[in-house]
Amino acid sequence: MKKQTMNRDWIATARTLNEALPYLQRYTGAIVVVKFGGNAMGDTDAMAEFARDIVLMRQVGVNPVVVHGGGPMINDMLAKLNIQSEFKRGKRVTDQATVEVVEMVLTGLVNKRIVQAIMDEGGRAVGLSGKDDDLIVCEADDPELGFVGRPVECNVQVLHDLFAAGIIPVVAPVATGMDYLETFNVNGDTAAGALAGALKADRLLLLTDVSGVKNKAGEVVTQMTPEDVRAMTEDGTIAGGMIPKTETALKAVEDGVRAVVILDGRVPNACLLELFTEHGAGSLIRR
Ligand code: X2W
Repeated sequence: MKKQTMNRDWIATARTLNEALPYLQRYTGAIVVVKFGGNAMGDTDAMAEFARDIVLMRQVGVNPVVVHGGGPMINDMLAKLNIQSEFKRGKRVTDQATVEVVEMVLTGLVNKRIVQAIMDEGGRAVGLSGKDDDLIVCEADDPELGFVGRPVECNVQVLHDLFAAGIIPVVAPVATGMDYLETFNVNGDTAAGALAGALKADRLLLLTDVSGVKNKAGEVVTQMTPEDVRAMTEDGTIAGGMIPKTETALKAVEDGVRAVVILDGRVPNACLLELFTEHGAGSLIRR
């Protein structure tokens, strides 16, 4: 009985691999930017599973770039240091003391945890922030927000160099200012969108903790054009925390990213499902 079950499992596995062939071929050499948010990294198992998906992508010839967040980890450290923190329009108001903590937590703790997880799964990863090789140069987003940056220039040559060496770049959303003195805190989605645009990426995957963009009936819309997104935002169907994600998606598509997918990072193997099966996952936005 057991043997029979095992046989069926193996047959199913072989069929899955076989069905993945056209997708594997389509994505050979493709650039896929993946935003991995702080809420999605929760436990070690989720981190390991994410890392495994990324290593598999690299193994089959995709060039993945991981851009991470770490909002909850920044909150924990600020609380330990008794520094108050508030958000305005989805972005953290960032004074000098806060930006130092943001840089330490994102480029130190969080970035290296992800690098280590990828290395543990047999990949090669190098961590960098927007400061390294001037990858992301910012200006102040809004005077009310302090040191929150809006990317104005992305120098992505270093990412191409890492792709050529077979290395997976892991980017912390901390950036340099135009005068090279300031440090800016950049929203993780914004940083991922800016890099995907500069790379003219084939896919930008925004991993979230909801199943995608929902219509009025509460169902996930699997395919949308920028016009659909604008209409759904105007009539209030897209609201709240989804707005920064769809805005990032619209800008990325405008900048030349082939498609953006907003998907649930808590679903096991979310990235693989999206890229290598006909089912896809979440909401895909493209022209
Ligand atoms: C974010 C950066 C981290 C981030 C922050 O300080 O929390 C701004 O709000 P998640 O986990 O993706 O939310 N920066 C300007 O984006 O983290």
